[in-house]
Amino acid sequence: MMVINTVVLSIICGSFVVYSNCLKDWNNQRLPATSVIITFHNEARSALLRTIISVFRKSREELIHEIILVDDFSDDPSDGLELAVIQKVKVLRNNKREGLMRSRVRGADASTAEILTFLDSHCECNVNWLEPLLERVAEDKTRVVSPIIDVINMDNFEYIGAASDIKGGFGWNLVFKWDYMSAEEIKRRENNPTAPIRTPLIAGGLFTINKSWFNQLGKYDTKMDVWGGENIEISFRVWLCHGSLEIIPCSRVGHVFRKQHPYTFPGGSGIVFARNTRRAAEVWMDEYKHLYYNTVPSSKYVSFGDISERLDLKKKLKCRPFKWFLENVYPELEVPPNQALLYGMIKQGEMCMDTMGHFADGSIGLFHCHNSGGNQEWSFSEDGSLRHLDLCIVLPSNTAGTVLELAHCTPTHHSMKWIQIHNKNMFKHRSYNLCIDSRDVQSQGLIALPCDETARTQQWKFIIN
Ligand code: UD2
Ligand code: MN
Repeated sequence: MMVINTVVLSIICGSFVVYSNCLKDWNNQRLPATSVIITFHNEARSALLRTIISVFRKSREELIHEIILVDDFSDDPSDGLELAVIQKVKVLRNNKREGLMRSRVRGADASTAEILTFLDSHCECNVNWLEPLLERVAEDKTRVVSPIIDVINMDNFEYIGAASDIKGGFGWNLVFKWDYMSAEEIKRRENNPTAPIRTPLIAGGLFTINKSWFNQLGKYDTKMDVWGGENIEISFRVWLCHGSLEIIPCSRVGHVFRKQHPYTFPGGSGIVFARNTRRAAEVWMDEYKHLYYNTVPSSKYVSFGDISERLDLKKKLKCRPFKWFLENVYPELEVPPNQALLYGMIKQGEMCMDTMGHFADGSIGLFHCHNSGGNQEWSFSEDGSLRHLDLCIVLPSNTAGTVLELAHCTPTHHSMKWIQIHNKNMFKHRSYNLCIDSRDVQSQGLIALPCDETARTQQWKFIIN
């Protein structure tokens, strides 16, 4: 069926659609060769072999510089070793389980081509999958590009074409998900359905990147373990540090999506995932990390280790603030209204506001700042609530001298609304001229007194963490 130029030429191969202007004569195009990096841990041998064979069969010979297989300490070393006899295949074996991030970095470090192409160990590359990826990266090395990921049915290995009007996204739980394009974007693409799709996130497993750009960008966070979180991290990093992410509709690679991990998770999958995700959030998300913690409170109790090297990298590369990403790359992601973005301690000299372990109806005290959160962790949100976990500071009556109390937050209630005045150094009730004052803290706790900017006992510094 012939349709003009860029419009879809509906050659149905299996069940997916090939676009007419994907069928250009790639043979005349000079493109750089790539190293293909595949890491695996206890992969089914047939799936691994199928991946490798499809790379060779579906790619022009000169474009494949080598395939580097990183065996991440699979139980049977021969899984990888037997494949080393294939021309251009190199096998590296870790002598302990490293996880996919360190394994990919090991493979990338050992590679010798200008371009890196990462694949999972259970893929099937499709016709002309590689050229459109190489073309985009050869034109501009700051582009990081991914194919459309088709689905290989995990029960019968049937190849099923995936939709081409989706992109990678996430919710505030920081779990990768596919997002449908807006109707407006679908409409805009009607005349040019093969144009690259700018995507906030890549799924993570299948992508092409210039090697020197990968190195310059800081490879992966090698303090992440096993699986998870690295796709969000590299996506944030690429966008914020002056690159871009694209899905290339002319390139298709099948992938076996599995219902569960066919391997163990040293440390427990929930903990490892939360730890990796926290590392990404702490480095890249600025104050928006609190939206993740509000959504997945349990993650706050998982330690995330030292991130100083990654913060240094962010500084060195002069990366943008996360707000830029939300405004320019992923405006579809809603920032929930009235959620606290300011978290930290509230200081007066060396002392900090402290719940003193009190709960609802308790008073608020002062204690030496200990910098470890806990009872000294406060948040202040747009709706005026000044809170510790789900307890808010409430003004029980509007008479001067009233002892302030903690109460379960009912955010609309006016007794719990505060504003910062006087260079943000004083907390004033929104409706009355009463400010939080510490002069009687020893005998009764914090109280509300007429605002007086000369009173030292009304001066507070919100130190954001
Ligand atoms: C998706 C990505 C995957 C990775 C992951 C988040 C796709 C298609 N897949 O999950 O690449 O970004 O999200 O982390 O985008 N592996 C090791 N060592 C390990 C664990 C896994 O080498 O300790 C290998 C594994 O054999 C596979 C690859 O890493 O080749 C990705 O693992 P997966 O296939 O279980 O991840 P997937 O597809 O569920
Ligand atoms: Mn996979």
